Amino acid sequence: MPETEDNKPAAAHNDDELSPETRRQIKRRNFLSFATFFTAGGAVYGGWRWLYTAPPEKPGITAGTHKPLRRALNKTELFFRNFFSNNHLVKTYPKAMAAKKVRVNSDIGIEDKNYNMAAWQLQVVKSRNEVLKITIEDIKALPKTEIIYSFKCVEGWDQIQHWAGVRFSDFINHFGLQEQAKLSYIGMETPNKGYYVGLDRESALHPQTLLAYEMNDEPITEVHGAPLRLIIPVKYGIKNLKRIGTITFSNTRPRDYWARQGYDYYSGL
Ligand SMILES: Nc1nc2c(c(=O)[nH]1)N[C@H]1C(S)=C(S)[C@@H](COP(=O)(O)O)O[C@H]1N2
Ligand SMILES: [Mo]
Repeated sequence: MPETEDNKPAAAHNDDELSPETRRQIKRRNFLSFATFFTAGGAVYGGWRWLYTAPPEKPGITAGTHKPLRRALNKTELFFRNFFSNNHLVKTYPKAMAAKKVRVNSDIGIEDKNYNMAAWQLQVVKSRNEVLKITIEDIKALPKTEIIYSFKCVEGWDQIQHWAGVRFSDFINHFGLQEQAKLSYIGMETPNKGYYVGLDRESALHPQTLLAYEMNDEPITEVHGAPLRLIIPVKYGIKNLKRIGTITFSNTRPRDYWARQGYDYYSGL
């Protein structure tokens, strides 16, 4: 009778036929895979417990997360900052693609409907005892730069928008702030100090970063941050402070409204 699948001798599949050596090997492998499974599982659980019970950060510039997570965030920041280059530009679009109905997100620090816009002046803290006071006319007299790009909010929306104003780096040079701008950070706050952001100097000096006073070729409206707001395309919306009141320079991180609630301080794109 010819050999088929059905009548093949079963011997090769019969455990009884395995040599003692093969049996030992199978036992050993079974043991190893279970041991690996439980050890790895234990490590994952241990790691999670470690993270979960790790002390939270001290409230301050940043807060709201466990310390190891912040260390990871800071490492991520360093990684991305190494890649950051002022020659790398954010993608821009033709003017016709800019939204006519520009989204309004939040109004922290600019809620006051009776704000005296005419009295507005930008205060630039040069040193402990020197504060520059700059009017909107002074700023409009500088070369105007426009940008049409995709504005991105961490809350999950983005929109192609058209802004114009003075390049922050042009502003620095015009007002003789080159020395101050060598410090690592720039802080910006609303006139009432209700909203504030901290920026690393490289991002602030990026050629697409603007102190903007126009949106869609018109003066910026109150809800969008009149008379002057920050447009910093290399960052998420949270850093794009509306209605700038003061600008400061420092080597330590300036306070940052959303970083205090646990958001990433760098918030780069
Ligand atoms: N003063 C101030 N600036 C602010 C905010 C704010 O609440 N107050 N919100 C930020 C956030 S989260 C975003 S997404 C943008 C939104 O700008 P828009 O309202 O012009 O769209 O402004 C940023 N600047
Ligand atoms: Mo946002």
